[in-house]
Amino acid sequence: MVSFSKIALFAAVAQAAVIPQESPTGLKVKRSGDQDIVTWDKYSFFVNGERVLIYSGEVHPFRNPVQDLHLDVLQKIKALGFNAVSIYVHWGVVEYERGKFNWDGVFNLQPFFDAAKAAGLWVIARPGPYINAESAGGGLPGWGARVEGQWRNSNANYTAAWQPYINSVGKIIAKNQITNGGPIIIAQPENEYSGFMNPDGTLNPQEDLEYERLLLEAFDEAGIVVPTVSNDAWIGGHFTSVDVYGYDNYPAGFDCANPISSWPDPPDYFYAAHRDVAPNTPNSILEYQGGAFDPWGGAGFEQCYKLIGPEMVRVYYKNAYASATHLLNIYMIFGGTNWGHLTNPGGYSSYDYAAAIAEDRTLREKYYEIKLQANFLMVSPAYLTSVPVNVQKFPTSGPNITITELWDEVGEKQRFYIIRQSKPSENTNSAFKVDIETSAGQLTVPQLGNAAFSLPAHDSKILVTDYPAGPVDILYSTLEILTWKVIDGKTVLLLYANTGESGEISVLTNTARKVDVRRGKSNTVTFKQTSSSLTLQFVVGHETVVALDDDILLYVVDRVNAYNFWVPDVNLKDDLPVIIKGGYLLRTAKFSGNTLALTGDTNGTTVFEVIAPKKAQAYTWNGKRIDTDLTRHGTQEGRYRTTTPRVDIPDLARLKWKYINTLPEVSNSYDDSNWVTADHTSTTNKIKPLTPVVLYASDYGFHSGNILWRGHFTAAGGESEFNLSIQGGNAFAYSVWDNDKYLGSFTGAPAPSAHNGTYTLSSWAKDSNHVITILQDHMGLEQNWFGGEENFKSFRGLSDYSFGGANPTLKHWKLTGNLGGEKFVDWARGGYNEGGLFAIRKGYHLPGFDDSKWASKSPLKGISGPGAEFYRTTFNLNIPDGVDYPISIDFGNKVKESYRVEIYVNGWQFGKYIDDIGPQTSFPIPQGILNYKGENTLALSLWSLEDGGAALESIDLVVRNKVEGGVGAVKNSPAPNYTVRPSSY
Ligand code: IPT
Repeated sequence: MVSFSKIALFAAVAQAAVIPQESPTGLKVKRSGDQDIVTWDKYSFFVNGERVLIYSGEVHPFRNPVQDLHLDVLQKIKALGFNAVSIYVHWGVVEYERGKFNWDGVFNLQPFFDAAKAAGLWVIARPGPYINAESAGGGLPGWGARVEGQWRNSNANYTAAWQPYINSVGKIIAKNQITNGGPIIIAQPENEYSGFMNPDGTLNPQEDLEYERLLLEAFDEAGIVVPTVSNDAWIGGHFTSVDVYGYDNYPAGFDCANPISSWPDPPDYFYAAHRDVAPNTPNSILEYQGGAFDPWGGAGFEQCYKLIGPEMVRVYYKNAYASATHLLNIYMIFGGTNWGHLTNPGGYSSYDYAAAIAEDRTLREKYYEIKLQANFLMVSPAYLTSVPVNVQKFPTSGPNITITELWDEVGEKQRFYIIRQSKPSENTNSAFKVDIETSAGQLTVPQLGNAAFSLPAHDSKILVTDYPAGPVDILYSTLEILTWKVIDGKTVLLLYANTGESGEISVLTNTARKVDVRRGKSNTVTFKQTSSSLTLQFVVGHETVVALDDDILLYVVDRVNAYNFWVPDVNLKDDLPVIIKGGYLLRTAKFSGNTLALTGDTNGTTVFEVIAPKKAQAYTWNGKRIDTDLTRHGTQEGRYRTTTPRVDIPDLARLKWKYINTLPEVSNSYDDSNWVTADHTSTTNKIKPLTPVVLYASDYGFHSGNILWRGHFTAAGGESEFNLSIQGGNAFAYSVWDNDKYLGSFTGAPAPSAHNGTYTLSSWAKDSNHVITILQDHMGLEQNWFGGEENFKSFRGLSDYSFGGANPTLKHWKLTGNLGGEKFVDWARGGYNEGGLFAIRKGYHLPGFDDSKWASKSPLKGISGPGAEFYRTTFNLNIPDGVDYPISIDFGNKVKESYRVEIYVNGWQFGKYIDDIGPQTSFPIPQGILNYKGENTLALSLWSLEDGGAALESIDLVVRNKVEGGVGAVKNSPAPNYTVRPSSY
């Protein structure tokens, strides 16, 4: 396990640290002369000379094999107010066979970069070589198992392995850099290069500086000129030779089974610790917790969402701002799917991650909470030069409240107070007064009446002082700022709090102003005018709109209503001075002449409110005109009725299903002469087997799906027992046969990755021929978190076997995984997509295969004993354009039985279902994998591990959500049809 003892160390350092208050340094240009578009100083990055907060979300293109859906996700990220997306690239996927790169079709990164550019997002490119990411091998390729020695250090064998990949991906990154008109602004070599091992597996305190040098050199040679960053697993000072040192943090932990109550206290030492390690670069968090991973048998992502939901975002994201984080990347903002065996054994098919954008691309409440925060920061430029000046020390009248004060040390005026429960896991609501520093001296707020500042349990708020909103000087606000814009000379200011709370804003003004409540109840507003300020207090309800003379418009709304506001352009340049209320999602806004054209998604009836300059004379939504009326406060309001047509979804239970036995191997006549012979007598693997020949799948090029082993023996006579030591990864299972006789199975459990089994033989007759057939799961290549580790080489197969009673003579062992192994046959769907079952080797999972000669049987009828069957059916979908209806395949799971299913949709492996382990029972299949306009082929393998057999309880296609709008036409991913596989067996 990862040692986090350094965290404690840094907490101690932080306590003792004196916070430096130096004046800002000048801009730093990387490798001077390379480029001057992306630069930085000790506070923040600059792009084209402009100081920017980089607020980014992590997405993995390899987890979404539908190119046209990238734009959907990226527009959703842009609509948060973010300006960047961060990606990993998975080496093992694109170089499945050593030396042969697959950047084609769904593996082509260009459509992703183009979509990022179209959405208006910058890209942080993180190609590894190592990524972790709960992915197969953590990104390392399967063939690496045969490359001798340590990985993720300067071992020459490893260097020779990764250099071609970094060269190949590096050129693609270089081409798409901002310096070449592309979206990439930052590149990260390696990932979490923070823990290190010696060859003997003991911990090594030293990182391999030569490896880091080689990586940076390779980035250089590929033409990467944008700044490089690192992602240390904690602020441990590793890999500081990059341009901008960065780190990651998962502050709420991963205990999905115990949401909120398990939250650790938020850390307060990050800023000081960062300054100790990298004083001249912005405080950069390359991964900040956007959700959680979940293992086989885990709590499930809906439960993880309770741990990492909107409350977590309020408490911990604001805590990240309290340490003046000026590059913040949320891992994950959209997780996607571990289709095609892409997961490591620690995860299952869904990589939903309980992220703000769910696996089916729907938006969770957390999305809207993040939107509030990102919008605020984007209109608060002083945040970028603010640093914490009082950490956990600020006096407060409230019990158990922690306040961090940020001070803009460049502007020397503004302050941000980040206020939270000291123990946010506890169920305490607080109401208190806050002492703040302002240009008008120290104040205790709220000031009017006996009001208090409320802070509910699991919440955090940001209070600002001396905050300019365009021409308006806000002395302070206990209401949180959503955004502000100057529109036709009028300042529109959006403020929010929880329903029923009181909130106060004080505006500097030396003229008496008319306070006119234009919407909402006037008795919820009180105010006090002095010679220098106007202070207003609100009891926050759904919506109150107040005009202060004609030049200031205040919207005070409760949080849920605040979610409804969209700011299509968060930049302060006022290129598009527009705020829109309403809609499930606002994708784009632009003027064409005097028409403000909006696009996005709606559900239900939507009342749009358009806060726009007078120039806007007409409004369209997805091209349709919206009729609007003038409101009392000068904005336009119009109603839009969503149309989400009914669609016919086929009932899978009623379809005609065809099937075959997919384990012909356990018949006595089966001929495996075309299989690979396991004839290696040595292995580079550190774990040396006790078997006469090496029985590790990766040694023969098989890295995913099911693996089959066949040991051919001549009996000595009297063999009565077969024992084996077998490994497949967490939650794996296996079944064993002696010729056509079933010996038994290990049905698996969430944790065990290996098993020692003993199976009784019916005493073998002397000289009789026996084949021991083993069908096993390969649950994915292990990750390799430590530098110098070789964990990803963990074998899949047998490390030992023996017989009891007598010792037969081994003739040979045969094995198979996917057809062709590393020389896989399906270039379009990639090497990981297929496993070793007979039907898959033959290509029967592919569309267009003629199954008319197969017998009819439904998977609901199932298989009568142990073994494996393969089922096929086809159905049509006809889902109209202009809507987004994500669909999943759901399994009934009332009774838990020992069987496993792999789902193939139009040839794409899109799920592995384990009925008795779970937790996943619902498998989203994206549009583009599912053909929404025509025929679909659904194929299932059903592996029964029980004497009594197995049948699906139910299987359904479920429309999970209905919105009108969507990203537009979605082209189907290439799904090449079945063709005869001449070399198949
Ligand atoms: C860290 C990794 O950088 C990332 O790839 C992913 O694995 C993530 O966290 C967890 O989902 S690992 C860190 C939590 C030790």
